[in-house]
Parts: sequence; structure tokens; C-alpha cells
Amino acid sequence: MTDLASPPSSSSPSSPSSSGSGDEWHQTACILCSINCGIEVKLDGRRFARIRGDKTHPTSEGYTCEKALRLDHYQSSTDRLTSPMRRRDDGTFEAIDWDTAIAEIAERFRAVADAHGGESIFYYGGGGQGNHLGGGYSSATRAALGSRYASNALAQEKTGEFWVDGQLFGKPQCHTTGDYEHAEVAVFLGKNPWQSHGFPRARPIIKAIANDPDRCLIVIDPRRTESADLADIHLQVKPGTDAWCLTALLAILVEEDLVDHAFLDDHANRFEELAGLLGGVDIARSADICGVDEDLLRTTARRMAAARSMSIFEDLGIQQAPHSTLNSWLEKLIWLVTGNFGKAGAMNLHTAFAQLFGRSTATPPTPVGGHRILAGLVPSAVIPDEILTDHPDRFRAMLIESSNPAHSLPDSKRWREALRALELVVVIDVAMTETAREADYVLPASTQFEKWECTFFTLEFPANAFQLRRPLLPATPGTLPEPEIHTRLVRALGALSDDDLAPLREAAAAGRAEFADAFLNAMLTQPHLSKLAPVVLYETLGQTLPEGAAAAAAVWGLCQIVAMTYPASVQQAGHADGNALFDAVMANPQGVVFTLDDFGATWDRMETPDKRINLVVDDLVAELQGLATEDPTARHAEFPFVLSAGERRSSTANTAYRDPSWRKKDPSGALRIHPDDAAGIGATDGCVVRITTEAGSAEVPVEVTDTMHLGHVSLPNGFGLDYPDADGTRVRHGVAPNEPTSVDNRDWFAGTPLHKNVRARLEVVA
Ligand SMILES: Nc1nc2c(c(=O)[nH]1)N[C@H]1C(S)=C(S)[C@@H](COP(=O)(O)OP(=O)(O)OC[C@H]3O[C@@H](n4cnc5c(=O)[nH]c(N)nc54)[C@H](O)[C@@H]3O)O[C@H]1N2
Ligand SMILES: Nc1nc2c(c(=O)[nH]1)N[C@H]1C(S)=C(S)[C@@H](COP(=O)(O)OP(=O)(O)OC[C@H]3O[C@@H](n4cnc5c(=O)[nH]c(N)nc54)[C@H](O)[C@@H]3O)O[C@H]1N2
Ligand code: SF4
Ligand SMILES: [Mo]
Repeated sequence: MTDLASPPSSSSPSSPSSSGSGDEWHQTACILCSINCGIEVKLDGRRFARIRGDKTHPTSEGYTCEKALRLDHYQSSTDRLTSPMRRRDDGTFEAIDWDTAIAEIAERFRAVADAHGGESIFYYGGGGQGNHLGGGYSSATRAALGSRYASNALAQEKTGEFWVDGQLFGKPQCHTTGDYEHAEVAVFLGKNPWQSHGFPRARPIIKAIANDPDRCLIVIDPRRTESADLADIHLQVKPGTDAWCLTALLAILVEEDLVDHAFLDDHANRFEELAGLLGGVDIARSADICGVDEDLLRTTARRMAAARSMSIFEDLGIQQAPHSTLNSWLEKLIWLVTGNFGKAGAMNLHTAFAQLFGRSTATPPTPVGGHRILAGLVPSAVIPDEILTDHPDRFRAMLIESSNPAHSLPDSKRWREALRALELVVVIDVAMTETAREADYVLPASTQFEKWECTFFTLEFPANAFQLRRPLLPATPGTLPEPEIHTRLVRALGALSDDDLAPLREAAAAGRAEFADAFLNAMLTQPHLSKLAPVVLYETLGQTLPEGAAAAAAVWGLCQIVAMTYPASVQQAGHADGNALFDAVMANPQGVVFTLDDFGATWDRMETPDKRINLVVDDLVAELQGLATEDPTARHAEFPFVLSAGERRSSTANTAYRDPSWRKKDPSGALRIHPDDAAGIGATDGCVVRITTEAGSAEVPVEVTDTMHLGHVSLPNGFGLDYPDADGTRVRHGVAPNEPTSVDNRDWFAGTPLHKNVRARLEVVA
């Protein structure tokens, strides 16, 4: 093995069309949120000189928000890693070469696996908002290690929702998507799409709904957000009371007989039982608890029921808030009982280019605490407890890739302790992050614009699109793309030999059809190779792909799976088979529609035995009934405020941008507070307050704004990173949102942290 800083020639970007100047526009995508709008970039050397939306992109169609235009702050960050780093005993780091790093990491992981079993090695991450190819390759490394448990950011927002999907539609991967562009009524529940997007071209689409008198925009949010400002109906619930708001809406639909009986008769089971449960809801009390006038709730329910079509987007405001999993069930019931499933403008079951989470419905629980694992992902809030214990089955080592858990998961302090307690922590990232600083080894990845990349957030219906992105620039010296890193790790672990690969290499040289036969045969007959499939593809087919696209080999494998899983939809999108789809992906750098559906496809995709919806989620019935006696509104004496820790603003993009100078506004990430609350503590706009929670405290300037609900304060996400200033001193900008959160504040069922509902108190700092 060589000590090359850059990958072998086959995987280095071929047409770094790039390194120069140029008048040429290069097609790629924004990597700052799950929408991954197509963009075009003009380069000036290695800098991004100009950025614009790509009009030929199949879903974003030229749209971008303001954040994409500053991507040079990601690409040209001074915080980039340019060499593998090894921790010294005194906690400082030294640069080492790649060969040493890979050999030592493999040896030390092997030692952990030998002593405690491969399942004691935990994998976290595998993709941020726009980089997923590395995560795809990690499955090979995990298989080589015998690692079994994994998680990522989805396990602190969406796993409860996925589980509910499984209960209603048969399997957790029965994931629904809304059609906001055509919906007569669009509802945003704990979601602020003006800032956070969540579906393509969000701003023009919500403006169009707001401007059309025949359509209706409904926002359910304690804050008068930018989206709520446009809404026809804003249900300004008290923070943490959505379960009461949603049960009231459902109870009104049943009481006033506004449900779609024909739809329910044809497609759903157990409606009578559900109606019985909802019949017991005290609507007036529920309205009172959520703080929304009963008349307004009735008007809202009637508008929903009258609509030809309705789509609802639930997001962090209910998922990271009390009754998280229950909220997801109630949200889906609203569009189900009104018959908004399997038709235009409504909710549908979409295809996926790659599965983002496990398919299994019955995973054994976590080894130490026995916590429920949903969608194959360990709940993020319980991970530290699976480490900081003397239990023999505790996690002993971690491989962390493109994620920053010491910053993004609840209770950063406990996370730092947990990482230090592990025998080995390896981080693959582009920057020396808060998590990397706790690692034993840090491996520097090439950026998302220096390698072949793609995103697996393919959530659209009826046309679903996928984009494989070419490198715009050659890799920064010293860095490697993740597919190469995983291949080297798998090789160093001794999991794959040239003898294994020889027949497949021969087949690849003979042609694509020969390769397809040989590969499928190898996958069926050689289980040890099938577990390493991405790396096997990279080492065989990958070496024959044009333009140095070795990393795209795994995409070829996915194209075969997509074509087998959704043959009719792939053909309807114009691709005869998996090979044709792969050719289209390679030939269209702006992205391709890979599946095109009829609305009936939603029913084909149902996974219940009778293809009917199960309306009653048995595990959540007691929680639903308990709402009748629970009162969440009493202000806590010691912590009278509810903190929403981690709001999306135009000045936030998770932690993709470490360089704070990308922000034009809100440089310190102000705490938002209602004017009456500010007056109550003697705070004025811009003054600094100390915010204290059960877990910690921080100082932050306030922004006094009547968009906030009384008693509710909010801090942005993505702040609190430190970054070198002009003379190299690391300076922290703003409050890290998880210094004040706790691992114990979580949903009883899914373990989702309740980041939007942290009790807090405030004092003005003199
Ligand atoms: N600009 C920007 N966009 C992003 C991101 C980013 O960092 N910056 N991150 C991306 C990611 S990873 C995600 S997951 C999405 C998240 O997207 P969103 O879920 O839209 O983001 P948030 O602002 O965290 O939360 C949404 C809303 O929940 C409201 N909320 C708080 N408490 C409650 C409550 O009790 N009930 C209700 N109904 N609402 C409540 C907040 O006021 C807020 O308006 O955004 C994505 N897009
Ligand atoms: N309190 C609070 N906490 C939250 C939230 C909240 O609302 N409140 N939101 C949560 C949500 S919804 C999410 S999605 C998470 C997000 O939190 P994380 O999963 O930690 O993800 P990101 O902030 O997107 O960080 C991505 C990491 O990838 C690195 N990176 C960038 N490009 C590459 C690359 O090409 N290769 C590699 N290997 N690494 C790369 C970046 O440097 C960064 O360290 O935060 C969560 N944390
Ligand atoms: S941040 Fe999201 S919505 Fe904005 S340009 Fe990037 S991908 Fe598109
Ligand atoms: Mo997220």
C-alpha cells in the first residue's frame, strides 16, 4: 500500500476542469440541507467565484436560498484537516501519514473486536445534509469489524415517525411525502419551511399557496415564524401542547362527522375503535391547554375536511417536543381520516434511491440499557449511557463519520466524557470538530466538492430524482474521499484479498453485462463478499469507470437494486433497467428522475398484509388516553421558561459552515424572547442574559421580538463552534445548543431528545 496523500489515479478527479480559472459553470449541488438544490459554480483557482441555481436540476429548477451562495466558506474554510492526526498522551495531536494511520486504526479496532466482540464497536453518522456516498461505503468497514450497532442524526428526530409509519402502513420504510405544490391545504406542524425548507422550492410554493384565495396555508407553531406570517391560519399553540391541539382537531372531525367515510371503508381498519378513543376527548379542555380558541380549532378542522387535497409536514417542533411519537401518530391520523392519502396534492409513499435506515421491525434492544432500537438506529440520547458504565457489553470503541455528536447530541459535556471513556475513537471529517478533538485518530476527508458525491435524501413523489455529483476540484493534498478510506480500512483489516477480486476484475474488463452476471453471482454465493459489496464494487467495476469515477461503483449497485425494487416506476421514468439507469445517472450531472409513479403506486407500496391502513397504534393508546388528566401548562417555579434549543434561521446551516464570517446577520445567535418576558426580567434588546437549565448555563445576547409566545425562548442551532481568528486563536461564536440540554429529557417511546422543550431560567448579566 502506498503512502500517497491522494487516492490512486482511478479515483482522483479526472476533469478538475477546475484547478484553473475559467468561465465555465460546473454543475453540483448545495450541501446545506436535505433538498440539495442543484447549483452551478464558477471557479477562481480553488475559490468559488460565483454560484447560481441550476435551472436544469430536475427538482430545484434553478431555485436556491441565500445560504448556498456562501458555500466557499465551507470549501475554503481555514479549519480544514490536511493530514491524519493521532492523539498524544497529553491530549495534543500529531500529524501522521495515511499508511501509519490506517494500519494502527485497523490493528486497534481488531484488538477491541478480539477482546470484546465486534458488536462493541459503535458506528455513528455516515452523512450530513449532502454527503452520503461515504456512509454507503461504511457498511463494508462495519461488516469487516463485525460491528452491529449504529446511529445517526435521524435517531434524534425521525425514528419515532418511522416507527409510526411501520404501525400504520406495515413497515418503517413506508415513508410518506407531501405534495405541497398541488395541495389545496398545506399544513406545517412544528415546521418552518421558509427557513428550513424540507421540500423543493419551498419559498415560492408557500407564497403561491398564501396568495391563492382558494388555497389555505396552516401553520401550527408557538412562534409567529416567517411561514406563520404568510399563513391563512396560524394555530399559535403553547410550547409542548401539540398533542392536545391535534387530538382536539381529530375529535372535532369525528364529532362533526367531517371524516371521509368512503375512503376509510375502502382503505382503513379499526376506524370505529379510533372514533371511540376520540369520542372521549374533552375538546374544550384540550383547546384550553394548547391555548388556541376552540372556535379557531373548529374552523381549522372544517377547512381541512373541505379540501380537495391536503398535505401535512411534521418536523422538529413536534418531534423534539413532549409526546413526540404520539404526535407523529396524531398528525398522520389527520390526513388519513380526511382521506388525503394516495392522490395528487396529498400524502403518498415514495421510492428511495437508497435506504437511509434499517428495514427491520424487530431489532433486539441496546446491549446495556435495553432501549428500543427503531429503524435500526440506537436512540441518540441513550448512547452515552451505553458507554459510561462497567457493564460487560458496553460500547468500547466508535467510528464516527461526517457527524459531530459531541456538538449535536444532547448534553455535550456527557458526550465528551463518553468519548474519552472509549478505548478507541476514530473520526472521519473535513474539519477538526468538537468531536474530532476527543478522538484518538482523525482522518481528513476531501470536501464534498473535491470528490464524487451524492445524496440519498430522495423523498419526492410522483417524480423522484437522484444526482451524482462530480468533483469540481482535485482533492486537497493530504485528504482522501471516504470510499478510498473505507477500502483501505477493509483491506488493512484483512477482510478482502486480491484472490477474492480477481474473477470480478476480469468480468469488469469484459463488459458491463458480464460484470453484472458475475457480481450478482458472487453476491449470492459468497456471503463474505456480499457484506463488503460497496468496496468490492469500488475495487472491481470502479477501476473501469470513466473520469476516475471509482466511487460511483456503489451507485451502480444501487441502480440495480432500485430497478429490481421498483421496476415499473424506473421504466416509466425512461430507464429500461439498472444499467440504463446507471448510464443516465453518469450522463446527467444535473441529476435524473429515477422513478416516475402513478398515484396508485402508493397502494402497491403498502406493506400491511391486506394493503389496508391500520389506524390504531396499540402501544400509544394509553398515552393518548392519559392526555385527559395531564396538564403540561403549569409554569415550573425554578425554571419558568421553555427553551427551544436549536431553531433554524437564515443564519444557521447545521455545522457545515464552521467559519462564522459566512453570516451576515445574527452573528452571536441571539436568544429570542417575548417583550413581556423581557420586561419581566429587566432585559432590553441586545443585552446579555444568562440562561440556566438543569444541565448547564450560558450567556447570550437577547433579541426581543413579539413573534415569540409568552414563556417561550429560542436559541439557534449550529452555533457554538470555535474557529481560528486572524491570529490563529480559537474563538467560540454563540451558544452550543447542547451544552444546556440533557440526555434524560427524551420521549419515553422513541428516545428522541426533546430539544424544543428544555426548562430554563433567565437573568440579566450586569
Ligand atoms: N436554515 C436552515 N435550514 C435547515 C437546517 C439548518 O440548520 N438551517 N437544518 C436542516 C435540518 S437537519 C432539519 S432536521 C430541518 C428542521 O426544520 P424545522 O423542524 O422546520 O426546524 P426548527 O426551526 O428546528 O423547528 C421548527 C419549528 O418548531 C417550532 N416549535 C418549537 N416548539 C414547538 C412546539 O412545542 N410545538 C410546535 N408545533 N412547534 C414548536 C419552532 O418555533 C420552529 O419554528 O431543517 C433543515 N434545514
Ligand atoms: N439542541 C439541538 N440539537 C440538535 C438539533 C436541534 O434542533 N437542537 N438538531 C438535530 C438535527 S435535526 C440534526 S440533523 C443534527 C445534525 O448534527 P450532525 O449529525 O452532527 O451533523 P452536521 O452538523 O450536519 O455535521 C456534519 C459534519 O460533517 C462534516 N463534513 C462536512 N463535509 C464532509 C465530508 O465531505 N466528509 C466528512 N467525512 N465529513 C464532512 C462537518 O465538518 C461536520 O462535522 O443536529 C441535531 N442536534
Ligand atoms: S440550504 Fe437547502 S434550500 Fe437552501 S440552497 Fe441549499 S439545499 Fe437549497
Ligand atoms: Mo436534521
